[in-house]
Amino acid sequence: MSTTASPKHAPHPSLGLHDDPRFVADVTGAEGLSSGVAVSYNPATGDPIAGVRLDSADSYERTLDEMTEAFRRWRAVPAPERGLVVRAIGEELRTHLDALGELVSLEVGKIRAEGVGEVQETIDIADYAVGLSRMVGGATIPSERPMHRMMEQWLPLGPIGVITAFNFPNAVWGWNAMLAAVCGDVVLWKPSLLAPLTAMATNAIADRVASDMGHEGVFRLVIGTDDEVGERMIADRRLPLISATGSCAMGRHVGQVVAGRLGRCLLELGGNNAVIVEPDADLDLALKSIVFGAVGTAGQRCTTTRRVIAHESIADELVDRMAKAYSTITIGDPLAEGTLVGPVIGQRTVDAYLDAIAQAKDQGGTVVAGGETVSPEGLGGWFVKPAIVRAPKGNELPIAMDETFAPICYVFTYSDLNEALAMQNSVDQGLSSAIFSGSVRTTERFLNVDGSGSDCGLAYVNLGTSGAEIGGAFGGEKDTGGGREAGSDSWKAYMRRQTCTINYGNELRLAQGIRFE
Ligand code: UN1
Repeated sequence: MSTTASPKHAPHPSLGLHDDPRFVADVTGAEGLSSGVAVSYNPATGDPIAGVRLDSADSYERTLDEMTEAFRRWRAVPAPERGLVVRAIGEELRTHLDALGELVSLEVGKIRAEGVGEVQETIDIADYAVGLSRMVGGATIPSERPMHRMMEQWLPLGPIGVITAFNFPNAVWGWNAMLAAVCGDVVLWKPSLLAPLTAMATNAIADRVASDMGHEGVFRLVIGTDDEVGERMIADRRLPLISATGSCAMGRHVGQVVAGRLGRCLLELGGNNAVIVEPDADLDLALKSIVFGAVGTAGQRCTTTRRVIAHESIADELVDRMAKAYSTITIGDPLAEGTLVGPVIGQRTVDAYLDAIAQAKDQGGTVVAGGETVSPEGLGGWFVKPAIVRAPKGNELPIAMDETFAPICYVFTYSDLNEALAMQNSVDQGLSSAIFSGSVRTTERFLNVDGSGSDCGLAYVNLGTSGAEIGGAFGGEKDTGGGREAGSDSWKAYMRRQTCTINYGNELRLAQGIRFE
């Protein structure tokens, strides 16, 4: 592994962050959240980038009142016209693609290609939502009664709450906000306090475009602590849907509070994603996919490849080749050309990584690559070397059941596909899964229509676990929370369904043939 240095250090002026009244350029004295300012740090250097003034309970209440009004206006705008606003937001994001992508990299440490790729994902979902704005319709259903018509219509749901994690500080909002907007909802976004600047810049673009087109208040941002803002949001009956991304522990709490008020939740939580590699796999393809899936975004995607389940006949060769590939990876400044792995988000992640490595060793695992921190020259930030850990014989490695949000890939071996599938499905989470094989019999077992294959929301054949396109529904089962975002019919989560029955005859006919005379 080699390292690079010299990060660019400030958000691009074209993003207009300095004009935002919440922006705090000089963060001297802003120590801790009790100062009323959240400081955003560059994880590559450990230096502050800037601060953001926090919302209070009062400003939250004011925002919600205004949103209730904004919702009444927005829901009355025809859906295709709402689509035009989303189209203009997509266009504006295109003009800010590089600047915003670089801000993502600066603030959360993913490499430039991934930062820009993330904003592209928001542009993609905006395009998708524009199409949807002319398609969000319902079915007409045959009625059992003559001269009756039954149909479904889909109506705007209300102001919705979107809680996002640090690792996708732009796109996860995009998946939710672009769909919600064409569905006629207004969006309240609570971003992670680790990435408030990206949120501010992103929301400002959407809000400015919508306001210029005469639609103020569709996109709102509330930046605050979980205690002051998060808890209020999830308990707030004015928000009929809470869409939350984060850890399983966080999701369990959000789910319970929202269920307590009979609200709706869309949860996108942890993953513990595995790649199964069969003896007849194309190893070059498998290797490239595993390396991208395991070390991309420094192992901080919910879709990161955390486990490789390799057939015993190819496991040694695969691990050797993975270790060789890992040794050529450049770790360093995420904005520098050639870097493949940037920093992790902070010291807590470094600690979690080191702790997991120590536990893996205690449990008989062998560290084949990485396993320690690294200090790229000129950068004082939080860096770890992506690690490969081989499970001991018998595959007993309890630490691999946890999702440590860092670049650690555990490798297991198997002799029979059923064993591999059982291992793949043995974790609590059910987000993403993959198999590499040249045999359709094998891959169809992995995708078996009877449900005995992968138990995850995402299943890939000859592709890695991360990097979903927006056109499909994104999300997972079990402790991943069951929510679906982005493509397919995910839009339905943002609308309420109304079953309409119309009698256009002159007689009252009761269903089920009931006579009441
Ligand atoms: C996440 O890590 O929360 O499939 C989302 C992927 C990306 C989204 C990841 N399109 O890896």
